[in-house]
Amino acid sequence: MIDYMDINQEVKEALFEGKGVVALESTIVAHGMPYPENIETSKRVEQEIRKNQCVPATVGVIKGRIKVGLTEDEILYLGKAKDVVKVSRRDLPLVIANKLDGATTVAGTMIAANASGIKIFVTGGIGGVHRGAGETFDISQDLEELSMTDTVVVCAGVKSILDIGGTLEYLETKGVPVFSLGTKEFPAFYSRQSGFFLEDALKDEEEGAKIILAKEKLELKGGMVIACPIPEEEEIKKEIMDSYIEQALKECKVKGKEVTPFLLSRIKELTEGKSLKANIALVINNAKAGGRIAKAYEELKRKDAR
Ligand code: PSU
Ligand code: MN
Repeated sequence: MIDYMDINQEVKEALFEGKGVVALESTIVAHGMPYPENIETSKRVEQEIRKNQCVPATVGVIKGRIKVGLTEDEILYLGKAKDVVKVSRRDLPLVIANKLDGATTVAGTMIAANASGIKIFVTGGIGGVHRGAGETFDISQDLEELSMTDTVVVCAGVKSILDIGGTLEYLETKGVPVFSLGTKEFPAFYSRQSGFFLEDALKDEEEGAKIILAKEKLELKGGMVIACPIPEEEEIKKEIMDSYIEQALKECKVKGKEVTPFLLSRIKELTEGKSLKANIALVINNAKAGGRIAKAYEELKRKDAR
């Protein structure tokens, strides 16, 4: 994979020096948020990572090259271009062979992060088991990727456009550790509450870092999910969100990888932009936590090596 990848100089140096590096995805830029909010959010997220003395590495594909650490211009390009492929595991061979532009999903970003030696990855929400998956078999590639690729995904949980209980069951079956920060309740992206509880809460970011290092030393394959509830003042309550989500799901006529972008943009219209505002706030909050985790993880590794 390394032959098809360009890791930017700053990221390379940070990895070499054992400075924290945090991967970021580009599907959220190209398909998850409208322009110009997508670009502004991506900048603010990168700044948030830097506040913890870590280096951000936004991942995407430009003309068939996997870029780890996109430049500002490259992010702008992916955020404005119309024919950007949404790239999960199965899309990588095609975009590389045909030298296309691609925005990487959680799954796609995990693959590139892992290949370049980045452990921690911050995003908004992960894909999951869709409602009605028993009939449609629509389960995000993100979950399978979490079972096999060693990247820690910091997110705000799973949107209730998905089957949250089903998603947690799936992750359990695949042996993926799942935690939420400061609470046992797994958050539902726009809302802090989901009604689904985990066995343990993470006390703080340092505990997260300790568990990540323990998993690594145990040589257990696969990723980890650390969910951060959206800040209280930014959340949209579950009761309010549920009705909008029901309506968007009813109107959804597309299939496959178009489902998630459709639902996100329809919910934005139905909530008159409130969902987008919440989405921006939660990604920035995740970046804050992710930066702290990455920093703590590097410190622990240094101590451990002594
Ligand atoms: N959730 C969001 N915004 C997003 C996505 C999820 O709130 O942009 C994107 C992520 O890149 C995720 C992908 O990996 O959607 C999942 O798509 P699918 O459900 O088609 O697997
Ligand atoms: Mn799907």
